[in-house]
Amino acid sequence: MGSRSSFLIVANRLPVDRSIGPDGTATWRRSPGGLVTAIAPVMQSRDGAWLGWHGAPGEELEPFHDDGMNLIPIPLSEEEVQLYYEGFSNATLWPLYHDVVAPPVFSREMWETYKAVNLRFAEATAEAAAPGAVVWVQDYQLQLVPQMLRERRPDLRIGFFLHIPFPPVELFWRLPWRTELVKGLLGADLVGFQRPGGASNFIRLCRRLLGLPYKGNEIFHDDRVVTAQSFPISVDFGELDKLARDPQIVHRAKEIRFELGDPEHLLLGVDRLDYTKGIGTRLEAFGELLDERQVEPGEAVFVQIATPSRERVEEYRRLRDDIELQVGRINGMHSMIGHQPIQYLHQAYDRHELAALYLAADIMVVTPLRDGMNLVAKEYVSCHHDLRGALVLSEFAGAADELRQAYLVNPYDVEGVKRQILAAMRATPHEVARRMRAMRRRVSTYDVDRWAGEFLTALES
Ligand code: ADQ
Repeated sequence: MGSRSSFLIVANRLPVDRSIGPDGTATWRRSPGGLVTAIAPVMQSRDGAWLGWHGAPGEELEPFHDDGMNLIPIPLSEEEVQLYYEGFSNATLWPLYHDVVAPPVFSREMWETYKAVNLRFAEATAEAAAPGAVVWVQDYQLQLVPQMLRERRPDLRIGFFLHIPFPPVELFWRLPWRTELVKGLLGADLVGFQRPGGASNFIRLCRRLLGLPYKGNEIFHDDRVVTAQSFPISVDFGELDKLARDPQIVHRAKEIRFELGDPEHLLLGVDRLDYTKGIGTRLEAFGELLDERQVEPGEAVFVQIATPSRERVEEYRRLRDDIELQVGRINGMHSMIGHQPIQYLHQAYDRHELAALYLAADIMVVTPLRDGMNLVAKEYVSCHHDLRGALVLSEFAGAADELRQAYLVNPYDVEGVKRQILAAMRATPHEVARRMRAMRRRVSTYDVDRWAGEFLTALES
């Protein structure tokens, strides 16, 4: 590649995964997951560079070109993967920023590695950026990069977007390295959050922790203005809508229902297997509905797809055992020959099969205890051109700000979740269509292009 780029994305991971063919040759494939799905189209249209780890510990790779993008791999050693990624990112920041739904680990060794890796990303970016380039740093793994980059390249326009919630001051305060992290973020010109609440938490924190003056959403720091603003991320509505209208997908959706024994109600959950997603809550609610015979045996099937995730982090291993035990219990109690009320699949699915599942499902159950946005909810809405399909959605997901016509629930209130699942089951087709139409209007107008466009316009203005 050699030449410097005027538009750069900096993220923990490159947007591609390597797959090895039967003859041993390696190819790169676009990886699944929220962030990649959201940004790849923007990257391709602007011929920029993307810096990130390529997924293989200990391996150094030269920059390469794939899927219409210039990719700059940042190496991570096995130990750095443990301490920076699995450690500080996913065992400290992830639970802390998600309302401490699991206890965060505070380790000085993890913090030191987090700093060292952030520095490596910042140095590589400083190297790859053309004069005056626009740099967009992504997510909680790289919160120190904006400041480190500004020190090296004050000419750059630096944006940061946090994909997960930004916690209230009282929770953030626990972090032994709270000042360094906040200063890291303040290196950006624009700090983006999913919800307005995240932006106001951040502004309040800057005032309380550093005594910084602010006006509206502008924070005054080091003779600069840092803007903190919400930009709710979205999905590629057009693409999903088109996919779900494909006759093959429509056929597959019918086939799925048939294979499940044509239940009256097909309920669906699709998540990374993560303790923030509230998978246990929704299974508990469904199990009790069966126990109480509010749902008759054979009347409903719950399909729960749980993508394996972060399997080397202790908390995630425990979660997997808990969920499998819970599924086993409910199925043990309520299965009949040829019918299991819960179909649990601990697998990743390809986009076509996922679209068919969304289309097949009568009720999508999304019950995170805390979630930055939740793209699954928006994907489900995007696929239901038939206006069938109800969404049960946690108030604690960012998506709840926009999808007001969902059956909203407090995931800590099992009775409330049961009530809303039943309401969705008993709703008339007319009512379901009314709600779905309104939600589709929202997602189709505020899609992922609009999200990226609004962020970049704000950053470049
Ligand atoms: P995630 O926590 O990963 O994202 P989410 O927003 O739901 O959560 O995105 C998950 C993505 O992975 C979706 O595109 C979904 O289709 C896909 N996926 C999930 N299960 C799958 C499976 N079994 N097979 C294949 N694909 C699967 C983080 C934040 C979110 C935020 C996003 C984007 O936690 O709150 O919405 O980033 O900012």
